[in-house]
Amino acid sequence: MSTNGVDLNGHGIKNTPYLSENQSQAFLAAHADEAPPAGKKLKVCVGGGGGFIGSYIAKRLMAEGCYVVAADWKENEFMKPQEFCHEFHNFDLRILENCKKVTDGCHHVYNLAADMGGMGFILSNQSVLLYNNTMISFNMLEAARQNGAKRFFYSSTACVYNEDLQKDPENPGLAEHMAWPAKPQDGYGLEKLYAEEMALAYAQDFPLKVRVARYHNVYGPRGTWKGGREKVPAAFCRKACASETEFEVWGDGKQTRSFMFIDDCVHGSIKLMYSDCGIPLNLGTDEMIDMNAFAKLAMGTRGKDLPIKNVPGPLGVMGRNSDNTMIKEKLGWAPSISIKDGMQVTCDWIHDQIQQEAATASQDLAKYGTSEVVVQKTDTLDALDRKSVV
Ligand code: GKE
Repeated sequence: MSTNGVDLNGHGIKNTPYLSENQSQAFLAAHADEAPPAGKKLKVCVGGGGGFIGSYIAKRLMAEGCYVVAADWKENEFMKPQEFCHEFHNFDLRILENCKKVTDGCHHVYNLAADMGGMGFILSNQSVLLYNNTMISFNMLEAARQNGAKRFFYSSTACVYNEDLQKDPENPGLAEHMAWPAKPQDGYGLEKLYAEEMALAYAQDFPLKVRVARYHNVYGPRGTWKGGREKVPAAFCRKACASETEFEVWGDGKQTRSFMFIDDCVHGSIKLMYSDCGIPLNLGTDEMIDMNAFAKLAMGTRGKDLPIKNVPGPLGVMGRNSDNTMIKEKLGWAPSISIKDGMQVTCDWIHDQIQQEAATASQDLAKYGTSEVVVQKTDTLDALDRKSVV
């Protein structure tokens, strides 16, 4: 691993010169008042550090010289803790005491922890995820304040935007002010919007700098790709590998989205954290595509061009795109990895996962040609009094 012009995440995507940029060292050089004492590393906590985006951010911060404490109620499926952090705590972050332990002595706190997934999870699990995410958001923020953290990063979502503005597939782009008046499409987005406001109120009332990113559908290798929580990029990669006669797409396929590759997400998140921008920013590409075209693109990565079969499924909004005017103005930057490049890398990785599975157990490949909807269970709520959730 190197920070000298080498692709730290090993994805090999070309035209990403920023991968050589050590943002942490540049930040410390410019913010002596926020730097730890000489000889000490900047200590950061990544809540949700066992998850997809959290583990990548933790890994990147560690490579840039920070001391990284990661905390999550589950371990990372694809990396050993020592690959992305100095300490890993298998803690339930709905509990304030746990949040206080993992943020103890931390200069910066990133909260990436959330009970989440794609449309096959969010719409059918609203009660449980509202409870879990509210508890995590409140307690991570309060723990950061009690422990005197200087900066707090909150990972919000494009799901905060008013659903009335997302009925037309030809979405011209959602600018930050369009979250208000509030009418998110689901409870997941509403919780995120409220948690944004709470973090911003803390920034006003206490000496805690708050940075908020509204992620637009982040994807890449090591993301969830099966089981029902996966978002459409991973689902389409899996189907592209498994489908042989037709390719299933939920809905009529005219729904549109924009997608952000994980490397862009990591770079943009750290860039925002280290910036002076105290208002929520979109973090997503503005390369909008409809789901039928996206299915074709995914199939193309495996050299396939099957007929599309539109089937019933949870749809979410009809049109969503990121307006990147504000991030360009505030950070002089916006995500840029093309959906074609990002999907090639992601589909190659999912293909490898399927191959590895097949090598160790008998596999029903046909089941990977279809997507599941996750039925709500109360196991995480029932586990609240226990030390950790499995
Ligand atoms: N997951 C999935 N799986 N979606 C499919 C599938 C499939 O097999 N086939 C078609 N779709 C369609 C969905 O019906 C939806 O219209 C679109 O793809 C995108 O689905 P998604 O990736 O699951 O989730 P969304 O973009 O609607 O929402 C996600 O947005 C993010 C922020 O932009 C959320 O689930 C959050 O995870 C996240 O905040």
